[in-house]
Amino acid sequence: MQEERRFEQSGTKERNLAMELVRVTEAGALSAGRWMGRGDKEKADQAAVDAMRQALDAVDMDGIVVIGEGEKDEAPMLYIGERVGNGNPPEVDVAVDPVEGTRLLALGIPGALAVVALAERGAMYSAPPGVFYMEKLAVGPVARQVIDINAPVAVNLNRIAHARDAHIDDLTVIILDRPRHAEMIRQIREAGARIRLITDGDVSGAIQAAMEDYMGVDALMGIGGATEAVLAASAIKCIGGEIQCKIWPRNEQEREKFKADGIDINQVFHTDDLVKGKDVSFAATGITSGELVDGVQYFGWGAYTSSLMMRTRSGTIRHIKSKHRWRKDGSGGTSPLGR
Ligand code: VTB
Repeated sequence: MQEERRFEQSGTKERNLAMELVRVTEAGALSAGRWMGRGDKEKADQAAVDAMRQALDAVDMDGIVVIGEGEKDEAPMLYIGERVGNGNPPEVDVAVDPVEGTRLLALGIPGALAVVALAERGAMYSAPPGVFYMEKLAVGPVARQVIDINAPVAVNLNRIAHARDAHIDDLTVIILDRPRHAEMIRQIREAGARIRLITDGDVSGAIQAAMEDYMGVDALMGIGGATEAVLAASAIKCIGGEIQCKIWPRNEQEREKFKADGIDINQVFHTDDLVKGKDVSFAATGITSGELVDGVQYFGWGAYTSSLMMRTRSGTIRHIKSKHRWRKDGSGGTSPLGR
């Protein structure tokens, strides 16, 4: 009975909208995947941007890009403030990261994703100009109530272990491999937890942490991109975990500037501050194969993509493997990409 009601509330239109999002990330991945290992981040990113931009316009929505490729002048497409979708309701905020992990893609390293998230209009946090980084702490549903980004690393690990009925040395923390994390990594090791260092891609890291048992990761810690924090929060809202973030100045000069601009670096952003509201959808397609999803596999006749799709309304997390055929009759032949 309750199940039925939940399904009624979740509305056919929104359900279809979430499905449409996968088409967008699949389009991005199919184009960008051609650039794997070619050493050209810009071209790879451009390929994904072009494909996703086009796919977004077919989506039944009136969207505004809140997180995109940057300011209008620097980015001809998917710039912040750009209208996307076919203009029909619902009015939504759109966050895109056509290639989360451009370096991963350019070098053919695992974990590059095409990502898009939707929320109600005005629901997504956009960091003030000049704010590029946030400190992050993300966990799954079981530990969501116990974490505190202001508490010492060992305290958080202790609480996470307790909540998960585990010992600290059972835990695995994902953290970006950066010099700025030397002290935090030391503290995690000292506390006794295991570490998975990643070169890029902390959106995927946060999702893995939120998925708890499923991915073998218990927490994401450390400083990463501010826009990636909002994308991670969108996914975590669907999965049910928690992410806490704080704006992180890179140096003294930035600290002073933030102060002068009235930016409070002590403010803690919770999942619901980063993405408000109850209607959030998230989709990601693998470009290079990674922990979350496989990368694009090309064949003469077409390609396979692997994606994740989720919505807050239903809480369902879908793993979607798609077979894309360049020719609709299923026969072989030259692909539209000229191969
Ligand atoms: C992270 C990660 C991204 O940038 O946000 C990171 O998720 C930010 O830190 O994939 P750095 O500037 O030190 O790289 C990426 O690695 C690339 O956008």
